[in-house]
Amino acid sequence: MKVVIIGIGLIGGSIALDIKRLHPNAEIAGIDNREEHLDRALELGLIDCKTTVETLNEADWVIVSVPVNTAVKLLPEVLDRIGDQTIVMDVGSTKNPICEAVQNHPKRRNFIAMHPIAGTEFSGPQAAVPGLFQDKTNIICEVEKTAFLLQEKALSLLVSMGMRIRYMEPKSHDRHIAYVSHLSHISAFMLGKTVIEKEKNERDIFDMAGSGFESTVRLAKSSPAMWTPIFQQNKTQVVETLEEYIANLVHFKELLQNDDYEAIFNEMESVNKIREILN
Ligand code: TYR
Repeated sequence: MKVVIIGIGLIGGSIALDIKRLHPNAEIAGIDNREEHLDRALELGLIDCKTTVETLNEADWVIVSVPVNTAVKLLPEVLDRIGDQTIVMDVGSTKNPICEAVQNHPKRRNFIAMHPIAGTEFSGPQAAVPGLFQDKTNIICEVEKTAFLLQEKALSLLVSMGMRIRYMEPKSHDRHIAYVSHLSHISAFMLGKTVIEKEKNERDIFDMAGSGFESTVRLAKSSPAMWTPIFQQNKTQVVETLEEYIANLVHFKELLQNDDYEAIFNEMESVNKIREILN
């Protein structure tokens, strides 16, 4: 089993660890535009060797786990180079631009567009986590466009990593994910900004962060190189979610200015049902 992982960061590295655990004889080769990531991945045992795109025709599996702006450019070239039975999977956080980038490619049937909803706020090969995908949702888009036999092989690998598969249309994925993921990241970044700008004393922030701040602001540690292209590709949906969020913030501020504590209580109580949704 020959696997090539393009982009050996948190997700690429975690996939590598799972494949190694499940298929000890697999040969995992890495490609990354950052030489130091490849060296680190070798040191950590995530990959067995470095390779180049010229070897993609020999691969059984190609995992593309690069920032989404790079993915749209790279995927057609990857598909140009692979063999007839190679399975190519991407893991990008947006799906519509990626599906569009490959829609007319003659090797479209070798490709699986997916989004494993797993990760942490950290990035790079050192952030790879074994078993990261256990019980995590993986959204697959346009599965009918992948050759049936390759679908079956891919699903069996993904399920063996513990993933729970869901199917969704790319546009619908991008709309839902704007709410449950992209907005959370923006809200963490801007919460962090608000606090950092006011609380100039880092020691104060550190000492008092035990409250809710630390967990609420966690995502503000995320990589700008990963997130800028996500926001760019999902701009329309993200702007819409931001407008709704900003309206809610303004509404809350007005209730407070008007001393309407009953309404504030009710607002919070109605959102408490998140306890049942996420427990
Ligand atoms: N970084 C997120 C977290 O730490 C997880 C995540 C982010 C998962 C983006 C998927 C994704 O597309 O919770």
